[in-house]
Amino acid sequence: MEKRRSWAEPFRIKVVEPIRMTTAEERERAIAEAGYNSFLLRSEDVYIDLLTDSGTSAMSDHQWAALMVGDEAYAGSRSFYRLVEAVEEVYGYQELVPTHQGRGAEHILSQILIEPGDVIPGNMYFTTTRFHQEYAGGRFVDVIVDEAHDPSSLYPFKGNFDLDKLQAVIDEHGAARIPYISFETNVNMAGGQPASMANLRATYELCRQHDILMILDATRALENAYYIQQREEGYADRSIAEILREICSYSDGATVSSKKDNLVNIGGFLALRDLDLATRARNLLVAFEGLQTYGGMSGRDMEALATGIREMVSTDDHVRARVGQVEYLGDLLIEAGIPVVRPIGGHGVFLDARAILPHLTQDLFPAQALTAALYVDGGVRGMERGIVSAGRDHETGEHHYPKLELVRLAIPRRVYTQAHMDVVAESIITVHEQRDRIGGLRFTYEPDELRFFQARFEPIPT
Ligand code: PM9
Repeated sequence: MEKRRSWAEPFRIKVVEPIRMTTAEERERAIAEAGYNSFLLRSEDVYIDLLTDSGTSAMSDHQWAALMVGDEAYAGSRSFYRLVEAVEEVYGYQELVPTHQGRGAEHILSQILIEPGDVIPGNMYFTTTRFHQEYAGGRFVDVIVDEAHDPSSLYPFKGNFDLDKLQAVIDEHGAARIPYISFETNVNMAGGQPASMANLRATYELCRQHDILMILDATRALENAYYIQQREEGYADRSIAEILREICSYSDGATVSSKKDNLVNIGGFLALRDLDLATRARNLLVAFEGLQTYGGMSGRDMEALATGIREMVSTDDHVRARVGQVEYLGDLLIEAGIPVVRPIGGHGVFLDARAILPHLTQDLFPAQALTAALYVDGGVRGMERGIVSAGRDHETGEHHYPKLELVRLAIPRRVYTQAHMDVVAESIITVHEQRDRIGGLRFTYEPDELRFFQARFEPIPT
């Protein structure tokens, strides 16, 4: 039998940031003060912060060095042109529209393409993406495969578009009412689940037949590329860099939040192939974000971003270690019998709150309550990804009731160690053993839009 050989992260640690463990009493007080919303906690009250993998990555020594050579010229910054080159080299898009982060790109894209009454098919909603589509007068329609809504389905490409559903939307509304389809790579709300290259290619072909643009949300395309390499026939010997470029080749453009794959703390971009569209985007950019050669970023941000984009594909070991760490935590939980979304996704482990707390109906916000209980147990901060995140239907005023009622534990890149993952798993196992004690919540404050960010709750007295 071949001897087992472990792998480890392809880096060593040069700088550390101390973190503090609090007492259970302190955490009980902190979560009550935060209205039982993990977004409203102070980070100094958090021990292991798995709220998000967005903007929380550790930069490399090369990225820190890049900050010093950032060109802060208002117009025509050298750092912008470095970023243009990096995006073209790694993603293959020629027209770059820099923004302060992903939602800035979504805003500009939605404003230039969507007319009131338009329909935008996508593979499961993302909060900010859908907000901007609706804000521009459009309506999002979910055409992801059914398997994506089933946490226990082991289908390897749960991020795929269901092409029959897409065809039905085209037949019902007509291609002229569909300005673009929004194809998210490694679908966040489904649990970090990838699409296959075959599905990307087929969706792009269908779009071309109907003259509909295909725009990627390429925020986590790197992790999607990794799964294609691991799971799809014909890709095992292709590099992550090659696979990523092929993914992007099946699109007319992309929005990217650089706070994820790209290894920076702030930044993003809209990338396009068509110069006319890019010109329209730039005309709005100067009103909402900043000049066309910086968008919402400083010169040093763009310099660190250009370096991060190249770094993420410089060796396949980077993404292997990143996804490997997420899988390590996921496997510990699966072994302990904790209900989680399977297969384990690329950027985090998603607890199935519906299965863990069957005594709470969805309108008692089980995932929100479980997130709060986890924080109180061990100081681990996760995020609700269920009914609170889904918001309300603007026409009926009713909650959207998503099938997935999840707590997300997103792992920042290059930040935590295997020991941190062990501590997180132990805390989740403890909370799971005491799950009967977790009660429901109700709103004390509910914002109209993107309510999960700022909503406040209180426990329902039993
Ligand atoms: N994602 C996340 O934690 C941060 C904000 S929502 C809590 O997962 C996708 C797929 C994302 C995403 C942000 C954005 C928006 C677009 N698409 O946060 O504006 O996961 O940079 O990007 C978050 P920005």
